[in-house]
Amino acid sequence: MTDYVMKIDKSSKYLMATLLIIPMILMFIGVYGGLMQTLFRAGIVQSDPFMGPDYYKGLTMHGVLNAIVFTTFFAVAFGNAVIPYALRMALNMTWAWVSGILMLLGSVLAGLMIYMGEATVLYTFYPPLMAHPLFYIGLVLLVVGSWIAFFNWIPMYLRWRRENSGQRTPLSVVGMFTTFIVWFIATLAVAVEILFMLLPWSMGLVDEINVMLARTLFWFFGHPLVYFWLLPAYVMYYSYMPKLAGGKLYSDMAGRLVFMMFIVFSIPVGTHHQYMDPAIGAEIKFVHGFFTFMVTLPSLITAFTLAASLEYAGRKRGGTGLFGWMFKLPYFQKDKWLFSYLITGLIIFIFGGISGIVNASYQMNTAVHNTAWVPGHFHLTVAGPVLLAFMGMSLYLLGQYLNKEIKMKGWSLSVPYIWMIGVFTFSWGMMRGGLIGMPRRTNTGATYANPDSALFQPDWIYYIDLSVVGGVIMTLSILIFAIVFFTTALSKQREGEAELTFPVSESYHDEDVSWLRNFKPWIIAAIIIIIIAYTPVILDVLAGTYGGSPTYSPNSPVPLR
Ligand code: HAS
Repeated sequence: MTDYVMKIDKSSKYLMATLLIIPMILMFIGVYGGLMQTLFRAGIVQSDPFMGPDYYKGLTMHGVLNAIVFTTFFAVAFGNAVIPYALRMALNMTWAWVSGILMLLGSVLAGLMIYMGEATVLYTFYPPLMAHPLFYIGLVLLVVGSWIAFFNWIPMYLRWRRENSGQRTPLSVVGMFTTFIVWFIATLAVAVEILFMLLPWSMGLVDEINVMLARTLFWFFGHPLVYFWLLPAYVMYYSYMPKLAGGKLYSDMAGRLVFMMFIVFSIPVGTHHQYMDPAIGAEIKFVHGFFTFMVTLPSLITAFTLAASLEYAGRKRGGTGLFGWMFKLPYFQKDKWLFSYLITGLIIFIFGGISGIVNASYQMNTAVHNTAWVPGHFHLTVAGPVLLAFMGMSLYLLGQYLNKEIKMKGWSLSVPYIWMIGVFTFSWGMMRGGLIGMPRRTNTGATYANPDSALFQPDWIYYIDLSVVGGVIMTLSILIFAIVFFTTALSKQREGEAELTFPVSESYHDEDVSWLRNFKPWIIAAIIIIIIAYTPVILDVLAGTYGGSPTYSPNSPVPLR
């Protein structure tokens, strides 16, 4: 079956160039910030030439640009490509531009505030760390822009359903809608936190803030945020990877079930980030722990479904025996370069998932919480499957929308493998260091390697050095990617009109299941479970915290107000 080809008009081309190239530049700046963090910790540098000596400032830039700005832009850009393509409909470009411009304005505002030292609050912006109001306004604009993109797709979807009654919605569209349903529900909580708590407080309209309530609203958003990052990668794994591997998706139904399960279980789990927080009762923490294990199920189903899909492809390519098929997959095939970005991410995610399950287990969480183990875990998730899939697809879309041949394919192919070596080394160092008590996010002195520092621990040195080696390898991989990306972007256009096509997989088991056709029952189930899981948490927090906290700055010995 040949893939459908969609013509690309000028407006879409410029919009997508904006949505792909600017956040990519911001991502590169963020990665530079990441390298600086490891060098700071190892005592190799004492001051970042661009961000100065403040560890938290560089860490804020790293977290906000990489984890919030780049990911949100990519999800919107990918949705703007996938949804019109799969539904065979034109996107409303006016709203698509409005969404893009708002996101851009918001990101620049937030980034500037961080650069000026007015928002040294890390990506979690926990009070009592306070940022300039423009930082919060920047975040609001970014989120509102992403909502507009989502609202722009809804009429297309409804029209498609009317015109194609009885047909199954394309799986990629189910995946992208799941991504944004989860995002929309999750961002409602952070909107309340910013608009009713952080903004009035940073504008000086109120003096104090309820820190626990703000943290709780943040984590209502913060955990589903990780699935907002992960789900576009899942869309690529389910819809495109089996075909790139030379096979078929093992089960279409499994894909649909997985997406619906994410709607239900992504949100009522946020308290697993607050297991060690006071004010929230143990019983309700147990409930969130239970739902956390439920949200591992769609990923476990994914592991088996994708393994079966890859096995099918490997056997079709001549693989025999129990494991022979694994060696037949197109790991290093230049014309399938996108496959290498997806498979490496999946391999990394095996360990990201295992470490997530460790975190989710209350007793084990007591050993790893607030240690370097946690950044070890999340670099195996957001900086594994998510980053690699987003980079690969950004390059793919850049080629399609700008009508350019992908340049330096061999080098491009090396990027995910070098990254995988780097991220494994980095995370191994962080996680092992974390297990012997190396903390995360400490600001005082920043380095753990200076014998004069209060934080000096000789046992940690080996693991800090490992994280530096990993960080340098990861940076090398990103440098190669940046060269490939910009060489492609600046190369000559191909002959003819720009066209978009995706390698959409057929399904091996293609059963149509009526209860997976509609989002509505799953959204209702999600709302009911959220109410059950969060009402006791909010009541506990309100009953257990009195008054509020004044502002605190890590760089100022006295409270700011
Ligand atoms: Fe997490 C902390 C629990 C997944 C990101 N997580 C974080 C933080 C981030 C993050 C950023 O319970 C730090 C937040 C902060 O700043 O404080 N996480 C989990 C659990 C999962 C999980 C249970 N996390 C993610 C994903 C992320 C992410 C995905 C980003 C995208 N996480 C936690 C907890 C904490 C936490 C606690 C708080 C820790 C603390 O104390 O502060 C699960 O969703 C994981 C399920 C995944 C699996 C893996 C399935 C494997 C697959 C690969 C198959 C491979 C194949 C390849 C087929 C069960 C799908 C075959 C290979 C061939 C060669 C053929």
